[in-house]
Amino acid sequence: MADLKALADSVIRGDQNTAVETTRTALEEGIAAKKVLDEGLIAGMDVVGARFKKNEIYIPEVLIAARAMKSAVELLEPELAKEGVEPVGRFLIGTVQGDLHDIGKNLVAMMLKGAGFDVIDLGVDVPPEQFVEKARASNVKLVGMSTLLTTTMPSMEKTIKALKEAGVTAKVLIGGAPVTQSYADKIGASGYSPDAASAVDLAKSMIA
Ligand code: B1M
Repeated sequence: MADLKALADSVIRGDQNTAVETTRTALEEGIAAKKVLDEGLIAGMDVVGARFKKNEIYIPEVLIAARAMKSAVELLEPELAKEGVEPVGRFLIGTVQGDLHDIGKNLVAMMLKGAGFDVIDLGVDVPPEQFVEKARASNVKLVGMSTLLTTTMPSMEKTIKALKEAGVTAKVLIGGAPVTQSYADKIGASGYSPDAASAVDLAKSMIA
């Protein structure tokens, strides 16, 4: 029987094999992928973040935990994407310049795919020019930006400015731990979401 608390602990320990095996067992037992994600993987990563903040653990431990989480998240992808049917729109997404965090961005991309969006993922450390170039070339209606660092939040503002200057009319959705609705309003983003599920709802409402 899959134990989601044990799954969280495996992420905290950075035990990739146990994280993957427990996730597999949970799915085989019919536990919803969203529950496995929230109560197992994200719960574990929250503890890692808190310990990192208090200097109880350091970057190597965080990297090992992130690797365990990523491998387990990959198993969830087909389940999270199951609802997907016809493409409902094209969504360009990336983590902004200077920022290498991609777990949250990947989750947003995955859930958008699940909701039927055709997702173009630019990866991490994406400069404003690359957002502009790709948004123009693929004629997207929605652009999403993620950041986890306070120091890279200004990259979001720069990118929005660059998109506007280039005449790109796509709506821009932003998110990531330090981002807020008031920051989104301040920099002229079209919308903000605190998590992947609400990002999907917002994206759908923006193209409705
Ligand atoms: Co970094 N890191 N990290 N880190 N790291 C944080 C973000 C930090 C809060 C840790 C801490 O101090 N407690 C801190 C930032 C402090 C700050 O800016 N205020 C921090 C720091 C300081 C750093 C470095 C600077 C450390 C250093 O080198 N001294 C460095 C920066 C490197 C860089 O980017 N240039 C660094 C490096 C790393 C690792 C590489 C080791 C690793 C990243 C691995 C990877 O992503 N492949 C890492 C990790 C794993 C973390 C923590 C522990 C976990 C992040 C995570 O994946 N969370 C993190 C602490 C924390 O967040 N608790 C931390 C799980 C993920 C599912 O959540 O990404 O928030 P999240 O995504 C959510 C929502 O935010 C939202 O939906 C997602 C799912 O619901 N969301 C969106 C995200 N993007 C969205 C976009 C949307 C909508 C919603 O629309 C488009």
